[in-house]
Amino acid sequence: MDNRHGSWHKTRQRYIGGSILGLVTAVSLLGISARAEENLKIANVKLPKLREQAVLTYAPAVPPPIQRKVPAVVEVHMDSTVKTVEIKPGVTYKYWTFNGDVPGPFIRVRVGDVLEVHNTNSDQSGMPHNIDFHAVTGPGGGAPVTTVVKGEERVAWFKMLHSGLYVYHCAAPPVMDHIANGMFGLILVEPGKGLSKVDREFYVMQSEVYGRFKEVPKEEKTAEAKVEDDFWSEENTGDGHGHGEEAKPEERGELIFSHQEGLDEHPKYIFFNDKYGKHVGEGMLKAKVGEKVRIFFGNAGPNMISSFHVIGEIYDNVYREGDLVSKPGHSIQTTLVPAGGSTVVEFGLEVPGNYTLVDHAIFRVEKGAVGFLEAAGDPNPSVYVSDQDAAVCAGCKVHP
Ligand SMILES: [Cu+2]
Repeated sequence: MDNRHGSWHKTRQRYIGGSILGLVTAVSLLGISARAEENLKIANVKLPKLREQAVLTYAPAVPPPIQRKVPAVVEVHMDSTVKTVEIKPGVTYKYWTFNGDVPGPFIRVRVGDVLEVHNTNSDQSGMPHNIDFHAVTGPGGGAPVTTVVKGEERVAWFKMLHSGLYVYHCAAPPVMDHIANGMFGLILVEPGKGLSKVDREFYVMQSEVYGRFKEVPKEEKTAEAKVEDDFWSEENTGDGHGHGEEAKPEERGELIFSHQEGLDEHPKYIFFNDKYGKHVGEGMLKAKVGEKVRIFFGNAGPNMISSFHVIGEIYDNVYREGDLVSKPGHSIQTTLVPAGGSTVVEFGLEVPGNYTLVDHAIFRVEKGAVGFLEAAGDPNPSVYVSDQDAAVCAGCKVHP
């Protein structure tokens, strides 16, 4: 604690870093403190006159497009917290989060804006957290000037020099642990002329979970668990798979994060947003035939490259790697999304039914990398017709 206290005093010193604004101060008040104003004045930084609070949304929601045509200071409040989530029926995991959700909030700004980040920490463990925005130009993407421990707040201003879709994540050491535990999200920096109009936008982020279950000695198991153990035994399952959606008895309870599993690149789960089946059934993304949809897709990794595909669709436009400056690719089936990277895909919906978001490294579907977009509407036999009704094989995870 003493060290942390010492470094807190150090961070209170005015600091001018290498980024375009690269300025940070510690404040305890909402908005800009007198100290912050003084620091900006000393550094001769002129912020845009216009100021607004960022509209923050949580997956799969996306904030509305930006209508203004002039730069603004966009105020964003980020708070680190810990939250236990049932990530699969019978399985809980203690996520480290930004603003209590995984992925963290979707932030939408415009190129030329100044992002005013207020970073706070409510994590009871005392662990420090910060934010590396891939949209920020300057050392660490802002991480070194946003580090906070419990009870602290730091404010920094970053000018958005590039448009694009960018990942942000906590980069407090060990950085991989903070990302693997859920501290990531997306920030969209719209080009000056904005994005083309679509009917619906969605926020989806792929991420891996690394962990091990607590061993429960057989004698401590409930009678029910023992019966299930027998059900899952070698003799009963043969090759040991194919018994449905529920976690196996040995894969129940609290999943404890494992750095070693991460090092071995052996994810227990791979999710589209924070849990198994988040966008399956009730949580399906919804749209209508005739609409044009856009998916802002990020890959937090920390290890895997995603082969992002929507079964039954061909992307009309792919803004590869989140590049909103170059012309998009067209008529693309699957696009690569690197760890710590993103993509923007757009497609029209011509035929009703369910479309399946997958990482086409297809075994990952069983680890959770699957979700659905439901398109409601009338049949369109001029595009898709058959001499029989649609039929689905039992146990199929990709064509419900
Ligand atoms: Cu962190």
